[in-house]
Amino acid sequence: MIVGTAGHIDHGKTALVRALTGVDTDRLKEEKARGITIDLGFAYLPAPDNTLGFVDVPGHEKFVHNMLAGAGGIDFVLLAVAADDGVMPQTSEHLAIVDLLGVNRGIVALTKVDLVPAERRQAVIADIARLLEGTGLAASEIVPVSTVSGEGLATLRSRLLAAAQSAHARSTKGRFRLAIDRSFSLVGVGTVVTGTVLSGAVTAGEHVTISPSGMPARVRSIHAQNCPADRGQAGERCALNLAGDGIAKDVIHRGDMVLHPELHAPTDRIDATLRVLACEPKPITQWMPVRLHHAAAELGARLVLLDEGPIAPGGQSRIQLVLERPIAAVVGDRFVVRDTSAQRTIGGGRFLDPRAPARKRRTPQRIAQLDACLNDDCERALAALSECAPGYVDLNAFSRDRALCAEEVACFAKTLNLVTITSQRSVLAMSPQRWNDLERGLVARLAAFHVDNPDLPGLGLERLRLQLEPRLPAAAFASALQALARAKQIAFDGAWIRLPGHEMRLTGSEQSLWRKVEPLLAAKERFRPPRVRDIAGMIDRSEGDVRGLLKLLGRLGKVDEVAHDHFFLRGAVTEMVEIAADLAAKAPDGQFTAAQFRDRLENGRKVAIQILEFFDRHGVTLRRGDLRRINKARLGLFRRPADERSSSMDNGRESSPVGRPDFKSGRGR
Ligand SMILES: Nc1nc2c(ncn2[C@@H]2O[C@H](COP(=O)(O)OP(=O)(O)OP(=O)(O)O)[C@@H](O)[C@H]2O)c(=O)[nH]1
Ligand SMILES: [Mg+2]
Repeated sequence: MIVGTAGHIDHGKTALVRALTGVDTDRLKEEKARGITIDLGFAYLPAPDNTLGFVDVPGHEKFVHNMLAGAGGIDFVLLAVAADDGVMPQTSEHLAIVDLLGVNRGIVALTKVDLVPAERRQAVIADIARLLEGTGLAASEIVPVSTVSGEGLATLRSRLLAAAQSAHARSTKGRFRLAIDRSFSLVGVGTVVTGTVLSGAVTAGEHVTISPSGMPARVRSIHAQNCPADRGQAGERCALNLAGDGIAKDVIHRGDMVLHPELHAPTDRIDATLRVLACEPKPITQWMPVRLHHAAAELGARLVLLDEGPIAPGGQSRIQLVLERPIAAVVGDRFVVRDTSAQRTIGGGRFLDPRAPARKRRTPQRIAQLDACLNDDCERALAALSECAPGYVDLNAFSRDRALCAEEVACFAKTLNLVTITSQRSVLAMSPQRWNDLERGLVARLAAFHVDNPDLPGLGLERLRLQLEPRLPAAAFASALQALARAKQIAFDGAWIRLPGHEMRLTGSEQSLWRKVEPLLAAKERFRPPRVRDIAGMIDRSEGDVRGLLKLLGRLGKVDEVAHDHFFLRGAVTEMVEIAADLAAKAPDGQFTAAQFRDRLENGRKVAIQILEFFDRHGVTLRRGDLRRINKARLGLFRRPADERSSSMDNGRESSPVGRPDFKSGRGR
């Protein structure tokens, strides 16, 4: 458990930490000289099964930013209020800050009780109780103490140890994040960073990323809660010895994060909730500049109001934070905003979405997404988001932006019965309802297209994609189509997508024309059929009619245009491929000449060469000089008419890219 001190200057915070741990955390020369705390101090109190870490903060109004850097990762607050002074400005401000940060466990130390009579104690205790009202710390115990007389110290220590025992260990399930509050270099060790582990765990030897800079590093060794350890985890203060190209104390700063590499995705635009403190003098207006404090980071930002009108003091609303530089942030992180001259705390809240849009940030669709993100529970947030625009959730982004492991999010998707579409780029999840709508829409679209275009094989992927809702990214759409082809809902015809039952049909007049043309291409003349112009003359039709018909039959896979205006029946082409294959098989080196081919076809030289060049173009034969070989991989190319071909994408794939509850082979990822 990490305990953070809080309270007005000189109210005895550092003295308390020293009395509890034996460590004087005021180490700086200037701190000693002035008798005040300036920067964060750290100390530890070993306890049976949960070492207590203390973060001692300064109370001076000039150093509230340092207090904020320390308060970012605490579980429990130790609020010091001096019995002689009573409640003072930074008593209230620190309390407001820890409340905004969501810290709702704590204890109040009424310090320096040796200096005041009993009635004064009671009066200050009553003031404190009033101050706590309405905060997450209301009803916290108030313990009178004195580091001079020793009164109350044993009680305070036992209360803290009890709190540590009952503390819910922070979940270590998520991905590793550590908020850096110090970076220094130790002789013989190298670069060391310290901070609180916000989520997950890290082990020695692991690779991590410094964010937002993106520098990769390796964790050489770890100290957790002040002791050498193999592993550091959520809720512990850790010192990491980092190694890597360019890693040095000067390139890593307070406010940076050490992350599991998959989490590195800095953002400078975040949608959030904002609660404005009641003591704020004026309402919050559009584009107001503020200082943003998040974990140990501090930077400039502007506030964009997402709901109606200015936000009144004491009010709460949705906002967008536009940052002066990117930071590492995840959904649910708490933040505080202060005024630009760093004199007062304005308010704070919770990040809802670190991928906030710069435009269309107030549309009903966007507001619905933000409402979904209000769910603290990630599984419920996922369920709600899957019902929002754009109609699917990118699970990789979802887990990254919540510091969750992909496996955990895959489990949520499974529990929620979501349909997942896996492509090389992403894993998308959709509600079963949306998936059914998409599937139905797709089939209906193809059916309508076939009715309007009976002579076309089908629709192209991109055209189909752009006509459907939700509009999936291209790679995901291709994966979804593969799954639908496997389920025999659709079929691929080369580059075209069609319904499995669709056959291009000839109209009545086309059929009667074909009945006249087909015999001319068949039988004995099949290896040297008449050309378009000859056919037109033979049956007294225009060349255009004959050419149009044969082109259409080409799309149907019934004929092949071997040379310009020279169409062969598909069966004849199949036979000619077999003849070429036979010639090659009988030749000792697998090669044959055009003359050998011509002799087998009993054909003219010119036509034989045109046929072989047609095979060359389609890769059925491979030509070198006067000789040709057969390309076995292409032998099947002219074997069957197109409408008997099954989806080529079905072959050789083991698992479905789309996982859904009723797909037997469906897998979450
Ligand atoms: N009489 C008396 N003096 C105390 C007690 N606790 C602290 N002091 C004195 O109060 C002064 C301030 O104590 P610190 O512990 O430095 O106060 P702090 O809250 O850490 O101050 P900042 O960190 O600067 O905000 C010191 O001179 C202490 O010796 C106490 O219980 N009784
Ligand atoms: Mg101090």
